[in-house]
Amino acid sequence: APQTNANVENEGVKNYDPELARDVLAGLTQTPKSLSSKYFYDGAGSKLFQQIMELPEYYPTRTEFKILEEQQAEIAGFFGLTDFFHLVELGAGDGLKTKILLRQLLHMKADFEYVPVDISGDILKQLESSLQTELPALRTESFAGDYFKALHWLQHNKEGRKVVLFLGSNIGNFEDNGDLEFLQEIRKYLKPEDKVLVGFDLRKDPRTIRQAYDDAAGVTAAFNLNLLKRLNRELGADFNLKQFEHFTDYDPLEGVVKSYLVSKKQQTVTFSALNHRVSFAAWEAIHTENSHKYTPAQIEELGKKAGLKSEQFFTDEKHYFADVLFRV
Ligand code: AVI
Repeated sequence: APQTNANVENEGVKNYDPELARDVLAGLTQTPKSLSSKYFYDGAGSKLFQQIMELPEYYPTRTEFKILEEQQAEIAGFFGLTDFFHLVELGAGDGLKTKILLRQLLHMKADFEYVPVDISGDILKQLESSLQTELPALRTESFAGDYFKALHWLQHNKEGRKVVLFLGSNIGNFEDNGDLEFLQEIRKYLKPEDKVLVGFDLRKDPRTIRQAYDDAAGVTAAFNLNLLKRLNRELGADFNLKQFEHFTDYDPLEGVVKSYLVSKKQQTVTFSALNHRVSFAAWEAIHTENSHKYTPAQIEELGKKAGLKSEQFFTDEKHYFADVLFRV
């Protein structure tokens, strides 16, 4: 597969990822303009997301961590520990929360292999080396790639009994019906004895949600803008980061946080590696991310439509977040 080029100079971009190029051009030539949030997670973006997870305003990670910590034995009990299973994690990231479950499973002498999947090869390397030192007894095999490539690989390489983890409200980052379509894809990979644990961010005071995506320290803004930095580096673009700003808002009717990069003036950006120019009107927005928030009824409904039965909701006392265990 073609490698991305880490060269900083625009002129130096000789090899670029054709899939990134195609998606970016498609997104920036349509109206309204959009870029996929899956491209946030280059090396720098993954580091910024780790910083977001530590922010006082960003409640999801902390809340889910507490749910897993306090209910780990009960959750692990639902996995069915008598026979071997693959513990597949989609969007594993730094695995900080998952390590709670991994330790618990090892403690319970479960016979399993951990299969972390992430779009960022950098973060997977970090995860693997931390697992080697912290949990040397753990069997692991990781896969770097987006969810759809991963499911394809899993179907052919990890066929035994499995428990799929999809934590952190990653399910909220799809467009429109993407959450349902993705659960349907997961469903195709499952057999009757398998389970899925999905983390959903729940609806709550809209101000609490809005603040989580617009923190005072500006880390989320840097995370969003890093996408343009990535395009400068990898596609030879010349985005001036001072001329775009992070904007985000939560619509409590739709239950979606939408994030944008807004062009502060009329300007043209050149992609030297692609021989392409993109014009922006003053205050034109690029949509960069959706973060859906769910009601318990929506979660049930979503599961039902995907052919999954919810077995158990694990939630916190404020009902900010839910890890939902589904079976086929
Ligand atoms: C990865 N994902 C679940 C995060 C979210 O909350 O939607 C990404 C994020 N974007 C801005 N802050 C965090």
